[in-house]
Amino acid sequence: MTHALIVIDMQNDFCPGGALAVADGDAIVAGINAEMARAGAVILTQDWHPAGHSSFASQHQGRAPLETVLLPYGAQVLWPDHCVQATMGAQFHPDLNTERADMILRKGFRPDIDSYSAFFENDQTTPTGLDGYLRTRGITDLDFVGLATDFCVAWSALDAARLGYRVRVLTELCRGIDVNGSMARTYEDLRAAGVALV
Ligand code: VGL
Ligand code: ZN
Repeated sequence: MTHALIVIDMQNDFCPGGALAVADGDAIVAGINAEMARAGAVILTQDWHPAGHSSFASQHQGRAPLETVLLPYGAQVLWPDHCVQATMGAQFHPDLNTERADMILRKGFRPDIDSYSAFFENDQTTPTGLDGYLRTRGITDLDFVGLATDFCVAWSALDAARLGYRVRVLTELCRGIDVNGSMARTYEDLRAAGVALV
């Protein structure tokens, strides 16, 4: 088995009613379940922040969500408090078939650094360990689905392409946030990196 489906951050806080809701984020759950049923290996990621995480606007005086600040590792978009460890918002969408997952990868757990990508934290050097996991299983081909297209899905797919995997993003099984034209830029960046948009 050389193929894996990677399901990014299908959590309550990214679905309607959640702290960082992506429009129609829940509309892709049934399709993702169907895709998981067909897939070889299945990996779920789970955004998993300690309370008071440095990516939360609430931790930056006078700053609002969606503003950008400069942190020691570079530019960081600020978010509402979301996916706080062990809260309902951090749980997977209740209809997601999590039983199908071979592995659940948590990310964003270090207080001082965010982690959009499933491979590297936002300093783009601290590894999550996923690359080693996939390589040791002999997996070479990756399909990405989930939330949000223009942040965690895109950063994960771009890192995967850079690491040498054959990468596809199943766009109909993703939904985006779209901050300042980020969706259009994301599609350009993915295409330029050789990622197939399916
Ligand atoms: C995400 C912003 C902050 C995502 C996670 O899953 O795309 N976006 N944390
Ligand atoms: Zn987050």
